[in-house]
Amino acid sequence: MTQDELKQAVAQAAVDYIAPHLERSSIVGVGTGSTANFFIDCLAKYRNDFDGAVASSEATADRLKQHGIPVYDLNAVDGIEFYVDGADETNEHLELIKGGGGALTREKIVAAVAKTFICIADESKKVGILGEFPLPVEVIPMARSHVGREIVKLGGDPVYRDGFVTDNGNIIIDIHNMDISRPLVVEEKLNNIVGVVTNGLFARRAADLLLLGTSNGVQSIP
Ligand code: ABF
Repeated sequence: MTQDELKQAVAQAAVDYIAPHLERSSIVGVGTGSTANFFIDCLAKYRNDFDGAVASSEATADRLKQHGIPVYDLNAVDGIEFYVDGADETNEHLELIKGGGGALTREKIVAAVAKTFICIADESKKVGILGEFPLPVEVIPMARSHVGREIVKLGGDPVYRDGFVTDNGNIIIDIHNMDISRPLVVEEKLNNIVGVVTNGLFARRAADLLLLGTSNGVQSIP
């Protein structure tokens, strides 16, 4: 199977998982990226079975609206039943690196609010130890150099994502070569650097369910 076919399969599996639980008042949190895009396209068939969605990025909001799915501001909804999103890496504990597309802060907020966070990914995303994929950190622009120096002290190699501005008007620093054998510890240390808005480690709020696309079918973990 191609990578796109694996993404399509996990997107469909996520819709199959949530569809029986949807009510007319349900709000679905929807993530960003190519796997999430497949999910949006599958979800569109059920658009009359739930109220609407909260989007983790402007790009996702646009795609949802193109399908006729109402998009709400997070502050306008009472809660989110499910949040479905891709990832850049996942380990066996469903701790994730996210934010390769730069939407990590909104993704983390939606994940924090959602009752159930379902990660959808093809098998290339499953790793033993997180960190081969550069870890994105969203930073207030004036703190860029300070945050970079603090990252070096933590043992990482900071790389400024030149020319990229987040949906929140901030910058991204990607951390290479960081030891992330203890994701919870690294997540907290990075969050404690002044000027960091958020980082792409989802360990404190890991996924509840991973739907992993493999050539032998979709694995449901745990
Ligand atoms: C989002 O999309 C991000 O957190 C992650 O960076 C990315 C994964 O993209 P794709 O599904 O295209 O691999 O979920």
